[in-house]
Amino acid sequence: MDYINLSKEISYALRHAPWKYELEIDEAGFVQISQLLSSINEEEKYPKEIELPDILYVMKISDKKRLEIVGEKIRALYGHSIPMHIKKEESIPPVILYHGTAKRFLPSIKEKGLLPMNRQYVHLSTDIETATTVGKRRDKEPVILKIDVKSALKEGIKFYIGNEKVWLCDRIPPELVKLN
Ligand code: HQG
Repeated sequence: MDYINLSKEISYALRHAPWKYELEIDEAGFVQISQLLSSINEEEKYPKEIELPDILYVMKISDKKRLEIVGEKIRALYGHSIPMHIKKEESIPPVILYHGTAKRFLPSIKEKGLLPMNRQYVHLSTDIETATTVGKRRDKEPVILKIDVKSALKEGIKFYIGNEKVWLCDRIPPELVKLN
């Protein structure tokens, strides 16, 4: 059983394509687990029927906390790109947040700041290690950018919780983005 593929498919469905899976998604990003399961099982692409314990196993072995289950529902905690805006809980993050990215994006980031690009929010990390992992997806030697959260809060920028290591915001203007 390919649990990595199942994990990717669940994230894809919840973050990017709930309509392809005929999922009703609420404003916090939750869908009924039963809906998700029946839709995934319709494809018959896995060697067995996918059940709740398979999803729980995917969550358990995952390197990142991407999913959350509350009662009968499941959601992706971050990463959404769907047109419907997913509301996240606003909160006060640690005083410094990091963003790992590719060197080639720096000129544009210096000019325009950090933008959500294809997602709904800019994703920030609480520690350099996490930011490095994020940046390595796009560059073997990523750059780590640092955001002074106090200054950002003074500018009226709001931060939202993704998970313990991932924070979200709408954008960070260039003057608040520093090289680490
Ligand atoms: C860059 C993964 C040019 C930004 C990760 C990033 C994360 C700009 C890319 C989560 C820019 C967007 C999100 C600007 C930002 N000009 N480039 N003005 N502003 N960028 O994937 O933060 O494994 O949408 O630096 O671990 O890389 O999927 O965002 O390089 O937590 O669970 O545009 O996705 O998690 O890329 O990653 P992304 P991200 P999962």
